[in-house]
Amino acid sequence: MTLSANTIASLAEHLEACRLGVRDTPKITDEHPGMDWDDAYAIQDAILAAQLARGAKPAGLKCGLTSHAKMKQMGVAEPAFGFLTDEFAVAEGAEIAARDLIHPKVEPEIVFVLERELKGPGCHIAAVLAATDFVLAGIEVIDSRYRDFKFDLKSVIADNTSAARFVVGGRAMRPDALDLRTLGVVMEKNGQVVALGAGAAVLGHPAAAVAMLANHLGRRGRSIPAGVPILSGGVTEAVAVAPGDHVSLRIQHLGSVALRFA
Ligand code: 0L1
Ligand code: MG
Repeated sequence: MTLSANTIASLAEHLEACRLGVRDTPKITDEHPGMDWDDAYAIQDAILAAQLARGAKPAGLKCGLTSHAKMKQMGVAEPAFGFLTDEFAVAEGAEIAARDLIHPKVEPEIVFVLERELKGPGCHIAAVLAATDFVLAGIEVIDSRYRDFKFDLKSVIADNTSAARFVVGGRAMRPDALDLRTLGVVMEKNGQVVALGAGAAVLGHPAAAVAMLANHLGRRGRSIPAGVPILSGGVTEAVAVAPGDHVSLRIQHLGSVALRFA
């Protein structure tokens, strides 16, 4: 760690104030270029603690920047991990108030729900599949607190990997009934196809992202809990949305899920 406890607390407060006040900010590494990975995750942890202190409930975990398309879009070379609380959860088909978000984008996700806790190190695709109860379709709404989505990996980790809203739905399927690499993914905005992909776009296999998350948490003495959604990462580039937009996602065998922006 390179930042003091006070600096971590004040950066967490700043990013959370930006989220709640719907305003953007320059990336925090501009002022703190020496910030390291532990600082970045400590800021993220402090944001989670603030949300829980306000009454939010943990509602899952997310892997971000797990596809080559996203890494290229954002100019970074490694995945990142974040948390979900019930403040971010949206019911299937529900309307999201765009005025509560800065510059939202949507991305299609394959969502895992585990039947037993998973802990790294040493976690791999087969261990994830063996621990998975079912997989689902999900749409993540990301909303970087950084101006024009311009950030580096440490800044975006501190900002809880741009997490803003998510919806899961469609048809829950056992993972052994599917080949998750070849699942076709089609996302439409206002009836037009805006993103197309397959599960393998996520690190070759979406379960590889979940294994990386388990290993990342294991290094911090934590684990992936059972029974909550784990977003394995956007299958395609994220697509910008505006008030009035309707977004629907179809994933082969997993059915459809949709959102509307008001
Ligand atoms: O879930 C994601 O892949 C988003 C990670 C953060 C980067 C971004 O804001 O696009
Ligand atoms: Mg995502």
